[in-house]
Amino acid sequence: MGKERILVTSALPYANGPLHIGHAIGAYIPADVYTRYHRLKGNDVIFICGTDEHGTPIAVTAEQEGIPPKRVADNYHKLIKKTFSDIGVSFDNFSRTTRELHYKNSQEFFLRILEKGFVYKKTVERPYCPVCKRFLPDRYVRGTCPYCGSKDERGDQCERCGKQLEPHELLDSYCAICGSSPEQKKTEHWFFRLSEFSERLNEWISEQKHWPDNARNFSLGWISEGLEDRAITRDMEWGVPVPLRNAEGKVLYVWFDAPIGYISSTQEWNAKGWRDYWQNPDCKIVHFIGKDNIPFHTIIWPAMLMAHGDYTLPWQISSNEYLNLEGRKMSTSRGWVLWLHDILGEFSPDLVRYYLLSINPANHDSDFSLKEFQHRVNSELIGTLGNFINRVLVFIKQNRGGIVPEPVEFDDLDSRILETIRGAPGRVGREIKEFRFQPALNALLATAAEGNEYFQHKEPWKRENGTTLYLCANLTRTLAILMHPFLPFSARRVWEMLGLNGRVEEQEWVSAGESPIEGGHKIGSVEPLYEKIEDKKIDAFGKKFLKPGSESKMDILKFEEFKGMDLRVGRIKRVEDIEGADRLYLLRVDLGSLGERQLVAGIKDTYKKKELTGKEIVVVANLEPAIIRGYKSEGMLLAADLDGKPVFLVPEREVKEGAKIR
Ligand code: B3M
Ligand code: ZN
Repeated sequence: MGKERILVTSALPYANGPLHIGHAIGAYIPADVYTRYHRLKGNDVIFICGTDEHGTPIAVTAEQEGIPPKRVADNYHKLIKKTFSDIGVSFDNFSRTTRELHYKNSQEFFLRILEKGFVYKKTVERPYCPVCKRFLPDRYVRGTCPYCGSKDERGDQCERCGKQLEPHELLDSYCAICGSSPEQKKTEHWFFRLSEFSERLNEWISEQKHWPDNARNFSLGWISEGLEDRAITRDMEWGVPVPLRNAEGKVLYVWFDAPIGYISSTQEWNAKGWRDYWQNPDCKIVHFIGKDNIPFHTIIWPAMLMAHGDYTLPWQISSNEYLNLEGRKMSTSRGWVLWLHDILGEFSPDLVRYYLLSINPANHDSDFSLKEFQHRVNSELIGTLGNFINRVLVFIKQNRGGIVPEPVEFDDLDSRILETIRGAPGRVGREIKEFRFQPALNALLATAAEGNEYFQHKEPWKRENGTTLYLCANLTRTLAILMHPFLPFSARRVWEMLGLNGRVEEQEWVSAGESPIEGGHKIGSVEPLYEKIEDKKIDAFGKKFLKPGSESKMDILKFEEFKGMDLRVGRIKRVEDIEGADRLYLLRVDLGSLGERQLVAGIKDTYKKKELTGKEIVVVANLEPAIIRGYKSEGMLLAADLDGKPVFLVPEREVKEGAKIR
C-alpha cells in the first residue's frame, strides 16, 4: 500500500481559559496518538491546531476583567501552548485565529460564498442592553435554560444539558455585564443559506458509514428536523470585521471564522504545501472534537466548504463524549474542574496520558477519579508494562553485565513469544487506525502481560540459556516502539535504556514486529521507568486541587498577566506639566539597558516636581504604548493605593536603572 496523506486537526480551544482534563482526552490526546502512529507508519500526516481567539467567550472574559480581549487571548494562548507541549501533544503547527493571515482567509471565504449567492442580508431582532447601549450576542446574555431549567446559563449553549441556544430563548435573561434585562432591537445581519444544503448533506452523511454513531446519528437527526439559514455575523467589536462597506460594528460569527482557522494554520505551516492537504481529494481530513462541537463539524462546516467549492470535505469526525470528574459533571463556571497544568505539575505526563486513554470516553461519558488514577497507574502501567521492562533490563544488567546474550535453541514458549512480537504491531495498529484508542492501549498492555508471563514461566533466575533474555530484550524494543503513540516520554527512555541507535520516533511501526537486537548488544544505563503513586501524594493532591472554585479561571488569568509583566527599576530624569491636565505629569524615565521612556502619570495630586526628580520607581516596561492627552506613554508606574492616592513602590536601596524585578 502506498503512502497515505492525512490531515489531522483538533478543535481549536478558546483562548479564554486553561485546558482541563476533559479537553485533553476530548480532542487532543487521541489525535496525538493517531498522528504519532501514522508518522511511524511512514504516512504523510500533519497535525494542525491553534487557539480560537474570537467570539463572546473571549470578549466577555475580557470585559469582566477590564482588560483588552487581545491580552486575554495572549495570556491563554501562551499557557495553552505550554500545557500541550508539557503533555506531549505534538502539533506540526499551533496557530492563533488573531493572525493577519487568518483575517484575510476568513474575509475572502465570506466574500466568495457571498458572491456565489449563499449569503444574504436580513433585518432581525436581537437582544439589546439599554444600560450598556449595545447588542448582546451569545454569551453576553445569561439566563435560565428553557430545556432543563438550569439557572445562569450562557446564551449560546447550556452547560448542564448541552443544548445549543439562541440568546432570546433564555428565560429571565439578563446582560452578562451589567445585569439589566435586555430589550429586542432591530439590526441587520448576514445569513448563510444552510437550508439549501439539506439534501446534499443528508446524502453525504448517510454515506459516511465509518463515522462514529454519535456524530452520524446526531447529524442526520438535526437535518431531519429541518436546517435553517444561520446568521454568520454579530454586532460586536471583537472579531474579524465583515469585509463590506456599511458593516461597521459587525464581525464574523466566531463559529464562521474558527474552522477556517484549520486552513489558516495549515497555510502558516507551509505556504505552498497546504493545498496538497486541503484541495486534494486523496487527502483524508480528520477532525478530532468533543461532542458539543459535532454539528459545527458535520453540518455547518461541510456546508461552508460545499458553498466555497475549492476544498475537500472532512473524511472522519472523531467525537468524544464527556468526561466527568469524581462522578460529577465538570463545570468551569462553577469551579468543578481539574486543570491540566495542575495535574502535570505533580505527575509525569505519561501517567496522565495513560489514565485518560484508559478511560477514553469514546462511546459514552466516563469518569475521572483520582483514586482510580492512582490504582490504574500503579497496577496496570507500572504493574504490567513498567514491571516487564524493568525486570528485563535490570536482569540483563545485573546478571549479564548489561550484554544481551546469544539465543541458543527455541522451545515452544520461546516460539510463542516470538509470535507475540511479530503480531504486536498489527494488533495495536489496527485499533488505532480504527480510532479505537482504549482497545489499542489494551492491546499494548496485553503484549507486556504476555512478556511477564513468559518471564515468569522461564524463571531465568533459576536457569537460563540466553534465549529468554534475548527474546525479552527484543520484546522490550517492540514495546518501546508501540508505546510511542501513547506514552512518548517513557518510550524514549526505554529506547535509551536499551542502548539502541537513533530515536524511537524515527522507527518504522512494522519494524516493531522484528527482533533486530542481537546477542552481544550492550544496553544503556537502567533506572525505574515509573514511580508508584503513593496514597499520601494522591490525597494531598486531591485536597489541594479538587475543591469547587479552588483556583478560578480569573485567578489564573491574573497570574498569567503578572508572569507576563516586565517590571523594571527606573530613575526619573525629568518632570514636566501637561497643559490643561491638572493631575498629570509627563515623566522622562531612565530604564538602563532599555533606554529612556516617556510616561504620562496621574500623580500630580500627591507628588511635587522636586520630590520626583532623581527618584527610583518601579515601571511596567512591556506594555503597548498608549496616547494620553496627546502624549505617548510608554509604560506604567506601580503605586500602592492610599485612600485613593497613589504611593510609589520604590527599591529599598539604590539599584541600577533597568534592574529586573522578580
Ligand atoms: N473553540 C469550541 C470549543 O473550544 C471552539 C472549537 C472551535 S473548532 C473550529 O469547544
Ligand atoms: Zn448591560
